[in-house]
Amino acid sequence: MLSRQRCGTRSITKCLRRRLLLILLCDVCVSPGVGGQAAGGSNVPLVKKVEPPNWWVGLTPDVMVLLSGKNLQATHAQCNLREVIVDRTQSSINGDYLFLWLKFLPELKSGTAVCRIVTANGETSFEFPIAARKQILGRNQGLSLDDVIYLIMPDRFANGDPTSDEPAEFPGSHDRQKPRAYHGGDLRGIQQHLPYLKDLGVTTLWLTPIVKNGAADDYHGYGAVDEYAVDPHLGTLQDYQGLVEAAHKQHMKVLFDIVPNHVGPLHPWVNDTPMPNWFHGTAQEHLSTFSPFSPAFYGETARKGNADLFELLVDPHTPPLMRKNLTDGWFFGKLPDMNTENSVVADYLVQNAIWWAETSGLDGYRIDTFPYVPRAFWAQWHEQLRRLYPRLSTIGEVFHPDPTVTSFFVGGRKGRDGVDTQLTTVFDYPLYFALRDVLLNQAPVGRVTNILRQDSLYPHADYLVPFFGNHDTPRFASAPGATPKKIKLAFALTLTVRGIPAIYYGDEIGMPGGADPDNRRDFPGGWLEDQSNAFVEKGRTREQQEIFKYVQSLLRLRSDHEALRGGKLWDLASGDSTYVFLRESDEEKLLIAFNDATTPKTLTLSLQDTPASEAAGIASIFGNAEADLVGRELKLTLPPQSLSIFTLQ
Ligand SMILES: [Ca+2]
Ligand SMILES: [Ca+2]
Repeated sequence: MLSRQRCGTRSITKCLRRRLLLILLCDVCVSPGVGGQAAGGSNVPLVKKVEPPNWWVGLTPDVMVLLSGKNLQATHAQCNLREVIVDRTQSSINGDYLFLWLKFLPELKSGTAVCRIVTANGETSFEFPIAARKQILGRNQGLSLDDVIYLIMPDRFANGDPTSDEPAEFPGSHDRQKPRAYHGGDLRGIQQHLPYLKDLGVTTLWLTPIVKNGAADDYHGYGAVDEYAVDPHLGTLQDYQGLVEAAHKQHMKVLFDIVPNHVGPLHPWVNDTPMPNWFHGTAQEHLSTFSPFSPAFYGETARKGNADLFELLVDPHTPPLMRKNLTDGWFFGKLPDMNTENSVVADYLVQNAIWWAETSGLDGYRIDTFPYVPRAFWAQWHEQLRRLYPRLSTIGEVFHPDPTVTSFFVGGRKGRDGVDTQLTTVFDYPLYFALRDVLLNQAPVGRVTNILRQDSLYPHADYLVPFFGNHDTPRFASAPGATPKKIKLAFALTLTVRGIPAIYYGDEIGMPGGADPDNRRDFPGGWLEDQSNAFVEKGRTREQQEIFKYVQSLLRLRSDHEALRGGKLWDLASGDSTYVFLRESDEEKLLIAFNDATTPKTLTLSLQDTPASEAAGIASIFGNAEADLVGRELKLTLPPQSLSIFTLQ
């Protein structure tokens, strides 16, 4: 897609004259998808939807437009702007879809092209606005090691516009008493609470998908029925553009949650595809992402369930047969799986990502179900996006506890298949599993160190995204064994190890909740009628305030100390209940001491042959541990269940 067709070495005038002649003679001669139909009112062409709905001057040399409607078997197509050439078209056999490949001449200026579609039974037209690109600084920034991500499920955060709680086309979809109904949170609600997020100390918002969904229980956003519209429960496209712009003004960034792997079960394509092979399989016949392979395949007979499809995909010895369920299966057997090997599908998905980046100024993508899409597609998708937005960051969801699996998908080097996905980074699921095991299941703290040991598998482990909970995991606060102290410890480790940490909305006040959808409760105070308002200090309980203050202090410390953000991590000691590590930058060395035990711990460490060997003094900057440095011997006394930070002089 988007290949540049130039006028070559001939003069532009000659070239254009020739093209104009061609346009006048033929414009574009297309063959209809089926033979002619009988003339009559019911067969006249009709355009209901245009994707993308608009484009920009100078962004790409061409664009593929997908029209949805009726009787679109075009015999002729032409746009009124001389600089917009209909290069070719292709209709679906039933005429419900028409693809138009438009080329833009270099002298194209902004304006609205009106494109005429002629069929054997009549004609119709559609408008295609082509605008100048916005030149506002701070758009499409990408992430840096200074960032801290905050994940919001927009329906559950704050209700800024009660008039959109139940859009007319979705009657009965709104009910705050039902955990799977829409609750009324929206984009304006998020924008209204940017000061809260700024005060907490996060820098980047990741919103779960905002595209239009179809079912009454699609409040989570992962059931797309329109890849180019904001869900009306959440607001309008202008609301989203306004939110990104407001965030940028506050020096915050926004990540868009994108799902190229599949669409929702109610998407109109499911029963009427724009072309054959649009999906992997059909609604009637398709693979599923359930593994058909025995756990004995990897000798894991005690394992619940079958052999892991991620592991089979990463395995250099498995044939395509053993990988197809993952890449081609319908997610959970029900989400229609996009056939990205079809170049038209791939182009559609690339253009969609370009459109959202250009239309909103977003700073990066969180990519859903990353391993479920063939890697060659990711290489192509990134290649085309980065050509336009070189700084854009992408974070892939690879929900797996093993770093040999998660690291396989990260870009920056070619895999065994010769493919570089170009993915910026992944969420650190292995660390998530280790943190929960250590803090909630009495696993030794060395489990964390053991995950960090495998950082060498990643081209840029510094960019990993540590977290201890998200919208797909039960709330930490409600897990067996969790206490406010443990929540603080989870934050403490997440915010001091390497990486760009991510916080799940509400964890900063210790929000409770079990498995989905209970882990997606409304943020208290986001609705006018709420009894309490945890967005302000006086509305928080003592316990909520204690956790909030703790997280805020750590984030301020992180903001003040470069070593906590991008410093190299050195292990000094690790064991059953303690972990002592350094974060070293050019300017400073910080020592972080963690104790998970319910009793105080005393440790004596030698700093000989460590980056701290020259330290002459040590001073506490966070927590209540005590340190005594004599020569190169450091004695630490760590209070029970605590994390402390020292600066070394
Ligand atoms: Ca609302
Ligand atoms: Ca797939």
